Amino acid sequence: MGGSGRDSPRFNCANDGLRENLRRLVPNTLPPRMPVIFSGIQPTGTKHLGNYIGAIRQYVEGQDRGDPAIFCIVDLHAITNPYDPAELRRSVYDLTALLVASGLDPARCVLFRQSDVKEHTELCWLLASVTATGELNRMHQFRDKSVAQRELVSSGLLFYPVLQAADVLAYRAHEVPVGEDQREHLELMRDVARRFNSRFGEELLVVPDHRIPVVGARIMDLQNPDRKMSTTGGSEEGTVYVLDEPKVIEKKIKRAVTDADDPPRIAKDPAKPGVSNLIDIMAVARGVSPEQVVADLAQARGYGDLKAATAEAVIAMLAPVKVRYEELRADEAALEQILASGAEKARSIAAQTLADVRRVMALGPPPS
Ligand code: AQP
Repeated sequence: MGGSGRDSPRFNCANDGLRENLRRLVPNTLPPRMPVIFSGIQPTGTKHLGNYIGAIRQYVEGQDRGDPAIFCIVDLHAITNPYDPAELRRSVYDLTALLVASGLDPARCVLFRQSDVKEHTELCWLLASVTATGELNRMHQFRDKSVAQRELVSSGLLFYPVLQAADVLAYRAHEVPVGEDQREHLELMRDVARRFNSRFGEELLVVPDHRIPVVGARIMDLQNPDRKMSTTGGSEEGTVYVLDEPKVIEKKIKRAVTDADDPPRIAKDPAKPGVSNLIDIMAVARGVSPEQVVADLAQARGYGDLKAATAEAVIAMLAPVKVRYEELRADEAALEQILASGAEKARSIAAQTLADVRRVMALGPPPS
């Protein structure tokens, strides 16, 4: 993704409007600043087109805008669902290789594994003191996933948003690039930060903004376009994986569910979720607006043309990532080195926040 500023129309940032209005009313009081950017991504499953468009592309865009831009492979979140320990270790390397193959440069951002920085779990516990269980019980993700965990609903699943709040707040991040599905967790984290500051009488934690792409914030399952493309809840045929072979991508997109409109109509319309989804996917893959995609397909003979063009654009976007991934994944020692050096940088930032948090909460010996 090419570089873009905080004013990029491709993203919605919660407080951007407010900040811009203030800047206009009182010039020079709020100079443009480089935001601290933070986001986490789970090392589970194989990453799909939704993860790539909603999250990973935003990370790559953010790495030169952030000071610093921090990206975390959240293995502690991954253990809130049933998992195989050996597979988790492999998946962390898979994801590290995928992120670097997608364009993250460890020299221009901080890339690390969550469990290497113990400040995350400590801050999680400390933030629990200002988080209501009722709020956690109401989270959609908890409600959906706890239904799926039939044998044991882990308390980690309930606590997931508190750990997520700790991930972000430990770095005093201003911006959190995520897909639309994380909006509710981001709102909770903002409430937790405000409540903590008010309870302990200092503006110590930064209330972060979410950064959600204007196009592609919610990529839908190709077979069930009323549901988001998802690692655990989606259909295999309706989920395009970043590392799928081109032939597989083509097959999945060509079989995408559209609608029975006669004559077929290529348009963005809430009543046409399948067609709208393909338009969004193609827009992102080609780097143009959905309106442009619709205009380009004005002469199309039907949905077959839309699907063929979408498949071609997605294959062109993902093919270089796959090639680079294969090279990087072969060298686990190099991947481990990237994570270790990222963890060192992350720790040095998070430790400062934790020292402040412990001080205001009166934990440990009094400051000298
Ligand atoms: N369908 C999607 N469209 C746009 N963005 C999406 N994200 C997830 N699905 C879509 C964004 O991807 C980032 C990583 O999410 P994660 O760490 O939760 O990884 P995951 O488990 O692979 O995510 P899924 O697919 O959402 O898994 P399920 O549904 O099983 O929990 C986040 O920024 C997310 O918004």
